[in-house]
Amino acid sequence: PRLRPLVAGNWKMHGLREALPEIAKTCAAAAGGGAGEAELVICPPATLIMAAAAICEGSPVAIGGQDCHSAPSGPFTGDISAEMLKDAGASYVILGHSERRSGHNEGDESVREKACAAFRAGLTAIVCVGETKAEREAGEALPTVGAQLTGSIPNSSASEGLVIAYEPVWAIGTGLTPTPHDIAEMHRFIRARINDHLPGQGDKIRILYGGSVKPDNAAELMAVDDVDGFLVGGGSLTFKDFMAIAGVY
Ligand code: G2H
Repeated sequence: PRLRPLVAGNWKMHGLREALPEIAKTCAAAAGGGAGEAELVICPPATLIMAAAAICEGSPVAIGGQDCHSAPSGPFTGDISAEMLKDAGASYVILGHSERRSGHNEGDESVREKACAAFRAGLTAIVCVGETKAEREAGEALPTVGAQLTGSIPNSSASEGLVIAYEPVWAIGTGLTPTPHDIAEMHRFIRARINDHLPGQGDKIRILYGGSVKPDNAAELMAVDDVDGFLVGGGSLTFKDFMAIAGVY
């Protein structure tokens, strides 16, 4: 059976308080059935999480963080724990996004520790993986993503606490997307890898596609085998685009 699709918006470092009405409009549209069967999550910057969660309370839209520290608390200036995200009203957290892996030197081991922290706090972890352009051109996309995946997910992930996002680095914010054939091949591969790593879980864990998902390509991408939803960056910043994307479900 098909898994319930998940469409998650990653606002990255965008959004002042004046952007909060976009979230309120998303909640209203989702409550009116605008996202079809899809579950919606918005991951605003940390400064907006409490306000966003208050707006979304009682609506079908959930809130997520974009990163967390692996410890529950401690002398880690500038960091935010999974428990703090939960306390602020989040129920999801994005981990291992390529912008964290490259800009903040996060390796698979660190991502795995953060995923364990997310489970400890009761958050669903959206763990990101994806190859670079050079790795794809060298024919290394599948083994690269396979190694990232098994290195980045805990050994005992319950399916309800884990979501995978396949985001080819070269497709992020570039307007480029892989072919439906390449996305289907990668998602099928990821599912098989999860089944090897966490027996029986691969068919229950949602695998999102991310990288330049827009209103005009969402319908084609959602129809690809083994795509259980999207992680959307630029296309999630306005209520109009985000709902147009989620509305394909
Ligand atoms: C990939 C994606 C969201 P965009 O990073 O995580 O961003 O949709 O802007 O390519």
